[in-house]
Amino acid sequence: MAESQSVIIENSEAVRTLRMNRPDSLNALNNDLLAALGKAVRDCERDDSVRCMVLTGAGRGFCSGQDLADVADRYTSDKPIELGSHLRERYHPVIMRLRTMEKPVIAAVNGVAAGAGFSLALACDLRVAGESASFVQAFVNVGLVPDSGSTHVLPRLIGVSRAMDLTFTGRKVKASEALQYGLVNQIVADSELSTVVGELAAKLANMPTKAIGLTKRAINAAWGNDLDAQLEYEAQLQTTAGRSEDHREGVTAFLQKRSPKFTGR
Ligand code: T3D
Repeated sequence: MAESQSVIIENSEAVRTLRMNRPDSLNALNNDLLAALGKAVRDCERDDSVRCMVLTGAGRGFCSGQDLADVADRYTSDKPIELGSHLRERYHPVIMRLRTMEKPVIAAVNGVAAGAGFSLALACDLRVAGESASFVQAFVNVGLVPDSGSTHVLPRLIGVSRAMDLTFTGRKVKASEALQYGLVNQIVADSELSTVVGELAAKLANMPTKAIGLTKRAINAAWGNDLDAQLEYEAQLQTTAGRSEDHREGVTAFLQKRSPKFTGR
């Protein structure tokens, strides 16, 4: 069977970029794109030679969420609409992998991120936005609840009050407002986005990947832990990090007054 072109995969040394590729619909998520994205994210997670992943979109959009044209049939019959299983089967594995893969994941937000496309950007660890990027919690505009992790990440990232505003109104947030909210880490000129993200990704890919992966675990766990539990978890993770080759290399390089060469092991 021919390989799907819905996601374009580019490798540059230890950085893998996944580009959602349905530009005519601003990269709306139909089943083909969701399947291709699921496989590409899983491959990234499992491939130790990949030490940083970038998610971006082709054309003028990042991702417009569920492809509403693709599911138009649902709305022309009297059959009850059942959305839960669609989410569980096709969206949740992608979101879980982005949140838990033990390597840094950057969203290069090149345009509008709407609905589950906004959730995908939130599931990444860092967000760098082009100046024409925007964010829309579009779910309410079609009578739905924010899904794919938006209700989990958004209030933690920008606060409950702002999260309520964005999810209740479904209004479009421009890149400048997103930066002010801490929703994105950085805004750059559209023409600079791939260069800036490429440089950041290359830098992260040369860092101690294991330590970054464990840090991600710690920060994810902190959302549900009290201080006692988190201190204990940090101690356990530090035991693992302390045994890594990169820890030995980092300290040795410091003492020898040279730059460390991290391998991710
Ligand atoms: O299974 C389930 O349903 C459960 C899962 C739910 C998860 C969700 O994501 S629900 C939310 C789904 N997404 C939306 O509701 C967003 C719909 N799109 C928009 O609100 C707007 O298009 C945008 C705010 C994203 C962008 O606006 P704008 O003015 O920049 O562009 P546009 O002209 O509206 O769109 C450009 C084209 O993309 C247009 O096609 P055309 O007219 O040129 O042939 C438009 O129809 C298409 N498009 C945009 N979003 C979608 C889409 N086509 C299909 N599905 C879309 N989500």
